[in-house]
Amino acid sequence: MSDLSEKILGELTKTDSIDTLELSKTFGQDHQKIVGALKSIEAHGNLLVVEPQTHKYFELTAEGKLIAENGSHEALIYQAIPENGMLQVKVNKLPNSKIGFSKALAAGWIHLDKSTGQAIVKKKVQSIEDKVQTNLLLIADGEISKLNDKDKQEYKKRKLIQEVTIKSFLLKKGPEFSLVLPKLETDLTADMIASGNWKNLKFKEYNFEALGAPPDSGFLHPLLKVRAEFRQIFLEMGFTEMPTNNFVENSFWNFDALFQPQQHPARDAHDTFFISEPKISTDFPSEYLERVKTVHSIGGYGSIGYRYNWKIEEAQKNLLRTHTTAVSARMLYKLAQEKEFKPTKLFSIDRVFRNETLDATHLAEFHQVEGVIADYNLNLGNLIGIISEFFKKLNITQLEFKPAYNPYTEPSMEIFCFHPGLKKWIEIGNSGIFRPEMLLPMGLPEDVNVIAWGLSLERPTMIKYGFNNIRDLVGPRVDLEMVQKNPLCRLDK
Ligand code: FB9
Repeated sequence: MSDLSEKILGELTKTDSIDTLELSKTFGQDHQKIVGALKSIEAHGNLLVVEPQTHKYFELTAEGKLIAENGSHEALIYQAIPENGMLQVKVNKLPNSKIGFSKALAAGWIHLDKSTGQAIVKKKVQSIEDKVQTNLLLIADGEISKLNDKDKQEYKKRKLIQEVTIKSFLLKKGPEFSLVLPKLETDLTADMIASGNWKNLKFKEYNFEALGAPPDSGFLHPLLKVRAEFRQIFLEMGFTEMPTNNFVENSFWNFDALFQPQQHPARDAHDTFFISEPKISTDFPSEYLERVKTVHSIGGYGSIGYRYNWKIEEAQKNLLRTHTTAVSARMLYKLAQEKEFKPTKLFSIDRVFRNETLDATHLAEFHQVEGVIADYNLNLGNLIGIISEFFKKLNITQLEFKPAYNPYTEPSMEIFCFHPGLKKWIEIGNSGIFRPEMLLPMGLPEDVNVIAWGLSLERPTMIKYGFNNIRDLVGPRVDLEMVQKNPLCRLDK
């Protein structure tokens, strides 16, 4: 039992009743602490009879405290007047003159001398007694009973004192009074019921407000929560997830199959992580590879190609995939091998790797989110439409599309939205229609078009969860408590 509860019970052996305010003074404890100990005693049974009390008393306002400390406005004006007086215009500039001058005049402490033609304020008495200050000090000491009602009314009117109501409790011995708090049982056991002993025991009140013990469980990282939300959006839009469980890719599928020329800057070691072991891949569909080589080097399908000496050694180089579009290429080639073309909607959300300059929002890897649709006679309007539908599910509706360039799509568009939270236009992705030089060598029918768009997982997650630095979201510096405490992810809110 807390010793404060014991001390309260002990006080009731010395007197029949006591108020909690008195106990607060006796024990030098805050009144709220006394009330808390009282609630604890009441939880143990009827040891006390508790009667709520209301006390009204006066306390000094902030201005009242200033006067109690420094003297009343009128007293300060009186003390500021020198023996030979002070011009009234000067008195009016004194800090307390607004109230003090008229009250000092009314109290007969000062008077106005206009005999010289100028209004001069002079003392009328040799000394004064600052009754207001004296009375306010009495109130501060709880001796307001020494004041008359007229003064009290005046100080209330001048807002020097205010009435305060405080609730307290008058305590008396109850029917189950004891100096010791009975032990409260917290569990009702089978033995207690079988023996009937429960009838003689006191049980702790059940606290229905208590929060449940936090479950010992794992916690999902914000990125994975956002990934789940994006995955749900794709699934409800009828997309099928692509198998992206290969971080290591080869240059053929990552670049050549996408009609990205071998001399493209993105293909050098400054932008791409090449793998030293195993350094190369050699297993490619040979006929398809030949068609890719041709379309790069001399063109075909209506294209003049890039007209360079395409080298298989370049295509064989293994790397960490720079985009999940490499997987899209593999899936579209596979689709083209089917006996009959079927319209298909595919998506992927997985890690990609780029040898980029690191900064507060960019690491050498990120998660790419990609949607791909293959169907007959698709056009830019379809692409804009599906992108709009996708972002509408993220509650993003104010979209703008800006012409852009990708080696493997033509036309291409950057996607922008006006973000209401950030109050500015932000880039939210990229998109385009895959080029015929990419699709036709795969063997897809000529009237099949493939539209696609992509974005990252990190940018929306950082915005959603309010991160400014990517290293607070991913990497060794992440605060694991953030993972445990961050809220549910609702992208549509
Ligand atoms: O995610 C990006 N921005 C974004 C996305 C969503 C979002 O949601 C908020 C709640 C409102 C906020 C921001 N971006 C793409 C745009 C920029 O962040 C950009 O600076 C970074 N980009 C990454 C690549 O940068 C090297 C984001 C990543 C990206 C860019 C392009 C694609 C995928 C990811 C693509 C593609 C593509 C194009 C055509 C065909 C197939 C795929």
